[in-house]
Amino acid sequence: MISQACLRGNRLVLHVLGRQAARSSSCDVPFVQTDSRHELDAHTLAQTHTASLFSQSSIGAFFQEKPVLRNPFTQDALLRGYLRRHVPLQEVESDLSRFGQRVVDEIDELGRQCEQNPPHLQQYEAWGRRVDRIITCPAWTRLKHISAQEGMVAAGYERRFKEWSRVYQMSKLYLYAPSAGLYTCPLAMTDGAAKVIESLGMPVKEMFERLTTRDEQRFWTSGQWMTERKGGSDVANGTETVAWRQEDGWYRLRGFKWFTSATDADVTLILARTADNNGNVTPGSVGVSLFCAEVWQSDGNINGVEIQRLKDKLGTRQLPTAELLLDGMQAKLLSEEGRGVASIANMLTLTRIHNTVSAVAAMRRITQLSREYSTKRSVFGMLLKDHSLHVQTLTRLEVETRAAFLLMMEVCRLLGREETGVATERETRLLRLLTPVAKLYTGKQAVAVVSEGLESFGGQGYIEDTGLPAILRDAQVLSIWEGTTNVLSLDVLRSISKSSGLVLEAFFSDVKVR
Ligand code: UCC
Repeated sequence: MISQACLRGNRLVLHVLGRQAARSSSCDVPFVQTDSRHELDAHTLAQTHTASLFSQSSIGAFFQEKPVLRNPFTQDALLRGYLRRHVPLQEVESDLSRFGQRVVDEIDELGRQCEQNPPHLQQYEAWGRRVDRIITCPAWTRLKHISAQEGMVAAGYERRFKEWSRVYQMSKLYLYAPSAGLYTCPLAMTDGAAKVIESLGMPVKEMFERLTTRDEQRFWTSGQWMTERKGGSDVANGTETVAWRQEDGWYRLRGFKWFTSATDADVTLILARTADNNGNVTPGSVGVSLFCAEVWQSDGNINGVEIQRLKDKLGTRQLPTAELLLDGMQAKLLSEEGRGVASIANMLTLTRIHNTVSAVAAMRRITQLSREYSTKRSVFGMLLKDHSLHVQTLTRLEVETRAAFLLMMEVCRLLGREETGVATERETRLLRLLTPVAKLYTGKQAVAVVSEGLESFGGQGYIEDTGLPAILRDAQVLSIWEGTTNVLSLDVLRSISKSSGLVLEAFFSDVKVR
């Protein structure tokens, strides 16, 4: 029997064991000796003995070529066309082209490593002391550094490209998101925290500077601790955490946060109710205030928090999400007292836009891979790309992706204009209306498009180590976090009623103008 085969030059070297096995083969190569080595001409063997070798080697010679990730910027005609039309700057084009290649050469593998090495919680050290450490893999730390270097948050605040700065930043995030192992989640919250601080007039300047720096050693990420056991939607009534004012002006927070994402963040924004001198709190939205805190102390210990456990989630497994007992966490009041919900709304606007970007990016990634695969997978005698039914399916996915892309870019364009003071009143109203619309629509569409995209790979779309199933798992969260579809529908109604219908007027006049 053939125990080992290898190519040496153009000679195939077989290690042969056992006369009987050799005889059972229809091969007429002279297998004369037990345990002997024979050198055959590889070409001759392939010509005359393929069938017989197949019967012995059991796996055959066909291997499907895999879909290859190519530079997501140079491959994306729609993105390039959009930028050429609106931001025709060589600097933008060459930065995104370089970054797209970095995604292929370095970032995609780091994201894969984060998926394969999910974070875990170390609650106690060997001698029984409680330590509460979240252990993440080196790739996660590397992604943090890359995020700083590439200005993933900074670009939105440097405003180098004036009102187009957000379009530039979000274009980069759009290339980054499907490969970045969910590092986009802490980036979304970091961007949201920076936005809140800026909109409150910079009460914590150093924190803002660290959230928006490109220096990887100084860069901080932020969490967003809102959700408690009573709910992540009805935050105003669900918030039970109490903030006790200390003599030095700082607060001590006590309560239970049920769902905190990217809990390894350096700092966090937190909702809590301030207690009066008798320990009483005010119920409802008017009793909730916004705080910020450093999560880790300079000695590496956590700041008055016990990590109860990490969540076991359907997807986003790269990301540490925790239940936290706040047990005297030292924090600073950030908003006016009682303005917590309204103040954190700026963070929600930003994280919802990031959510939209991640959703459209997931659609783009799967359509890109599906299209690529269709050029190398042959069935019923033709490549998939030549089957009209398959092309029809891919076309539907492409159309959905393109429409979502244009909606996303419009929201990013409006955000950039608003932040640089050049937006008209109509544009400001449009931004308010379109932010929840874009988030709810693209969150839902991402699941549908990615699911259909997986199907285009047949059974391979369901196999873990192709990396494809993770895209679907991670897409499923996009319609859930940062407001479910129904909560966002209510937010659309809120924007209509608070503006006495002016957001709708803005929408209709915008549609007419186009
Ligand atoms: O934390 C979570 C997971 C973290 C993962 C982060 C990943 C980021 C994405 C990454 C991409 C890769 S999940 C947590 C999910 N929870 C939410 O998103 C909250 C959902 N709930 C809502 O959105 C609600 O609508 C609330 C909590 C924002 C508000 O509900 P209320 O209490 O009924 O609201 P009110 O009373 O109507 O509004 C209170 C104030 C009002 O302002 P004033 O007091 O001036 O009248 C509202 O106008 O807040 C204002 N407000 C807003 N302002 C409410 N919503 C908005 C808004 N969207 N924009 C501006």
